[in-house]
Amino acid sequence: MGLDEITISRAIIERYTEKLLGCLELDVAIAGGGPSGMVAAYYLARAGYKVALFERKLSLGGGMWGGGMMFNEIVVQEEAKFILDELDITARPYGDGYYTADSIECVATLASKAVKAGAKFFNLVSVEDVMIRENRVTGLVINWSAVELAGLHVDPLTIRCKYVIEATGHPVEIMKVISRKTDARLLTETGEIMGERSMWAEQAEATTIANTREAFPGVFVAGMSANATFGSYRMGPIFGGMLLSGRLTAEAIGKLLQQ
Ligand code: 48F
Repeated sequence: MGLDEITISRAIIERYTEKLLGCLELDVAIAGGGPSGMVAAYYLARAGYKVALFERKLSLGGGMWGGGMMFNEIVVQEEAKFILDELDITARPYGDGYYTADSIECVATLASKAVKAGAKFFNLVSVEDVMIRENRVTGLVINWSAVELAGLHVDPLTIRCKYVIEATGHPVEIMKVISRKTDARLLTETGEIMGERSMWAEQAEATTIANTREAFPGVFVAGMSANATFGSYRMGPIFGGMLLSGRLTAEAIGKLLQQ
C-alpha cells in the first residue's frame, strides 16, 4: 500500500475536528498547561469528568521543564511526595523531608497520564476571554496562539463549561480579564487581584493550598495563580504546592459536580 498525502491530511483534520467538537461543552475547562493545570486535568479525567486543557505554547509543562535556573531537577517536599508516587514519577530522597525529581520525567509523565486518563489537551491555543452569565463564568473564549502572536484580527471561538480552572501561573491571565471586563468584585479581600509577592518558599507553599479555591463564581484558581490572585508569595523551584493545588482543585470541583 502506498502512502497518500491527502489521506494523511484528511486523517489529521478529521481527528482534530472530532476532538475539538467533543470539547465544546465540558465539565471543566483548564487554562494553562503547567504542573497545576496538568495535575488537575489528570485527577478530573481519572474521576470520569469531561475535561480539556488549553495551553498557549507548543509544549506543555509551563515552568516545570527548567527546574531551577535551567537545572532541570525539581524539589518536592514530604507532604506532596504521595502525588509523585501516584503518578509513578521517581522521587529521590534528599535529606530531611525533601525529594528531587527529574523535571523532564515529571512533565512527560504528567502529560501522558492525563491524556491516557481521558483529558483532552489543546496546545497552541490561548484563552483570551471568558463568557459570563449572571455574574458567573460559563465558558472560555479561545483563539490560536498564532493569531495572538501575529496580532491578526480574527474572532475567537467559545467553549462552554461548568467550571474553569485558572492555571496560567504568574500572569494570572483569566482573573485579569475577568477583573478588567466586569464591575463585579472578585472573591478576594480587596475584590481585586491582590498580586504576587517576592520569594518565600515556606509561606508560599502553605498559602498555595489555602488559596486554591473559587476566586470568581465558576472559576477556581490553582498553582501560582492562586497566590497571585490572593496576594501571597512565590516559591521558586519547589513544586509540592503546585501538585497539591492541582489535586485539590480537582477534588473540590469534583465534589461540586456531584451535587
Ligand atoms: O507557569 P506555569 O508552570 O503555572 P503553574 O502550574 O506552575 C508554576 C510553576 O511552574 C513555577 C512556580 C513554582 O512552583 O512558581 O512557576 O502555576 O504554567 C502556566 C501555563 O499557562 C500557559 C503558559 O504558557 C504556561 O504553560 N498560559 C498562560 N496564559 C495562558 C496560557 C492563556 N491565556 N491561555 C493559555 N495558556
